[in-house]
Amino acid sequence: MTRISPEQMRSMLKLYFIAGSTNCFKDPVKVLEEAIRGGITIFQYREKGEGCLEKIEKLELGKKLQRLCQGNGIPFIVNDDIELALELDADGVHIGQEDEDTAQVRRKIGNKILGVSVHNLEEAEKAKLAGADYFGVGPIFPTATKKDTRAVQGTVFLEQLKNFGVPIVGIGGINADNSGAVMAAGADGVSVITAISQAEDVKEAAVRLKEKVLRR
Ligand code: 3NM
Repeated sequence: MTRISPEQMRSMLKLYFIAGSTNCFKDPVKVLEEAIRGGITIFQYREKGEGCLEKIEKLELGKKLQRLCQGNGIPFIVNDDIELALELDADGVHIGQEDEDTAQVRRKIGNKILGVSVHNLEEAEKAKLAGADYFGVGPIFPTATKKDTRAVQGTVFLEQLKNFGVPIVGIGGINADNSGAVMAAGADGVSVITAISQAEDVKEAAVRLKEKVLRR
């Protein structure tokens, strides 16, 4: 496997769905199934928060979600847990600034996709040099999903990253109504948890978001 090209990465990032068991009102496998039918382009398994699954249960749910992604040609990314990503042979990992050193993660995962959360130009420069395939930028809008986020930054930093040469996805409080502003500021795609995982009609929520991000 060779490193993903920025062009391929950009098209994958269009509608990035992130979820784990604690984000879903119903079976996460059903939620992912519907989200895929609605047109998501990449999925991240993020098993976090109060009551989240651990060890074997985390692994087993990961296997089910990965199988679903594989059957539908959707890249499967694991949040933070490099060992789990390697054990599952996932397509990639996403790490934050509080996680393992980016260059070290790149060495461990070889050419798998590597996403890194960045909040300023210095972090972006370092992550680029260390081998990030894309940046996660947020929180763009207020979010109740992640408690330990940085300050809400709006779309200003997205604009600053426009000519950086690394694909970018916005995150945090994004929904069908505000996704246009994220794309207009220069993001290649939007990543969402709540807007899809807790929608009454999951498939329809993904369809609506997809229409918005493709309309740019
Ligand atoms: N990371 P929702 S915000 C996982 O700012 C995550 O880095 C963020 O969930 C960051 O779409 C966030 O429900 C939560 O707002 C996104």
